[in-house]
Amino acid sequence: QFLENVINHPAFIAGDVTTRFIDLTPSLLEFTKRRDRATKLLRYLGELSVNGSAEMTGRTVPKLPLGRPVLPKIDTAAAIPPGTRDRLRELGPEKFAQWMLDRKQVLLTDTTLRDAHQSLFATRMRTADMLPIAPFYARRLSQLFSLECWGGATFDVALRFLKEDPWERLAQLRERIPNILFQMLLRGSNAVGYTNYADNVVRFFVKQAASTGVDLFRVFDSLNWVRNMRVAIDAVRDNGMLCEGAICYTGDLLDPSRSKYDLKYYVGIANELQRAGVHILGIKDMAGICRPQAAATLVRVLKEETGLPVHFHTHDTSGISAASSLAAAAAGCDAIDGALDAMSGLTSQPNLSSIAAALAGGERDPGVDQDDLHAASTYWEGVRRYYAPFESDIRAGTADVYRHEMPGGQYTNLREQARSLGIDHRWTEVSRAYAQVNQLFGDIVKVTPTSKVVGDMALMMVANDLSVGDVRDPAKDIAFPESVVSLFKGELGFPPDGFPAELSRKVLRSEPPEPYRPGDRIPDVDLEAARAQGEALCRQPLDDRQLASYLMYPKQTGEYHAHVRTYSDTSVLPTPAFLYGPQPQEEVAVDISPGKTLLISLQGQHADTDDGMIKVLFELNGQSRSALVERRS
Ligand code: 3PY
Ligand code: ZN
Repeated sequence: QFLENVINHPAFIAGDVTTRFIDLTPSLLEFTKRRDRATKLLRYLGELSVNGSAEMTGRTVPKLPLGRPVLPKIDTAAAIPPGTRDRLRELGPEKFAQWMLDRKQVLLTDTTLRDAHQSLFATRMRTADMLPIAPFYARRLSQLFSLECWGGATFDVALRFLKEDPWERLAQLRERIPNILFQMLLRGSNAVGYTNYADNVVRFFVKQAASTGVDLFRVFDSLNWVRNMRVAIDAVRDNGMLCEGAICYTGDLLDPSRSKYDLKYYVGIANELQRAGVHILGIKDMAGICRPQAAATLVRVLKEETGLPVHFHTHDTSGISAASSLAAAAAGCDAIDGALDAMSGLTSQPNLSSIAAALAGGERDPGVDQDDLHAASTYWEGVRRYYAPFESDIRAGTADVYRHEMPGGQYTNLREQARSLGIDHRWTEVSRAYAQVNQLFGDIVKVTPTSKVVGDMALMMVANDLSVGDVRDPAKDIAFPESVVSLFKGELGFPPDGFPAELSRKVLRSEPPEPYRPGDRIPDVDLEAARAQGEALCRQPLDDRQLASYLMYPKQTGEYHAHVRTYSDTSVLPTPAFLYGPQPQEEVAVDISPGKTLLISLQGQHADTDDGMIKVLFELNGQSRSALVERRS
């Protein structure tokens, strides 16, 4: 390979070399690395062109080729104006919270980079689609309060499906947007996973997230159990970052018959969060069921009771949730979440641009340039088309959400699970079962991971034609999903009134446990021993971030590294090529490093009869190349 580089080098061909040619031409080695990388990328594209992507099985591929998203023009040489991140650095978290309270204008968070795509197309948005618009955000949307761009399901999906490193996404966005607060969703002791991690793993994770670029951590617990949030809250504070303690909105504040989740309940949690040291209170309406009047009451009372700034988050599954956001703003809410037009609505957030427009000219005018919001949204419109096969088939808002209370971020995932079980056509039954399971479990908070447990149980009931009566019947043997057993064992913590005793006995086949904090029973992980194990699995040294991935998702991290060994870093591929493979007549431009672009076009394929392999022919930067691929089916 190296020799080939030497003899193909223009200087060598021209005979313009001395005996020190190799020493003086380090690009020869670089050349080898690049060639190796190109070979691996061609292997990936060849694989897709012969076998398609396993991810796309059973999905409808959009009409190809897809047009490129329209990027708004900006002068990237122009200085980046200061934003909220600069203010946080100047003031520190406590004074920053006071600054939020002192402002008349409402602050806006854009969730497009995290919750919006998690809720609309199963978290599939790739880093390659985020980076091009990042300089625009830094220069033209610097008035935004924060960008929710990390955490939640993005970590898992990046490794598992997109085969990209979530830390790289964060670092690369940070490099391009140094001025606006980056916000992540942290599931308390469950971090960015579905299970309770050892306390030192949570601390280690928060430390890496803070040093890689997260400024504002929205921390919640899936049962609103503040005791189980303390480790995460302390870790955020210890790293000098902004901590938002989020209260998951459940039930109906205005319904006296559902008194479990009344104002006293919410004020109690807010007080506990304040004692735990959070700088901001979040109202996390993950299902989008916080009615306008409830939102206004909560905002007003929580602010009065705690004196902390309040940040409101909702989903538009009902189709009318912007009414709640506006009601929250009118009641004095300090910051509000939304997604840019093209990424808003349905199970995503309400439309941030419309909220900004609705408030414009009034006392609480957020002061964000509406043309710039529109320009960014136009870009997202194009990006969203790439992911059409991952969208759920919902066209309109539905009041049904007030009945099933399914989180927006879960909706598309649960539909996916139903699809993979072959019961997508029974979705109405699944959503009804979801509401029934909630009641069976004692009307609990449903948000990741408890929402997943409720979803697992609902799917199991529908798939096995089980009724609520069957589940309750002590004489009927039920094979409860593992996640349900784990929930009743208390491995995700406990609701204030515990789980229903009778069902607990049936699920556990023993007496229910006394409440305990799961982290107290999980020994600290020996991080260096874990690193050694991870390095053996991943067949390479792991730095602290990679170790944090391994601690959260060992199997997926191993698979991710195996993918990179075989195909190199495929996150650089444009999304249509990554998902659908190269198309005839199409030139795929791949920026592998600054100023280095590979131009790849598919030339055809033919069967190599000797060993049954398929030879896929490409042109790479004008030269013929090929990849040998085994046909899988
Ligand atoms: C998550 O935990 O991923 C959520 O979005 C919860 O709402
Ligand atoms: Zn959400």
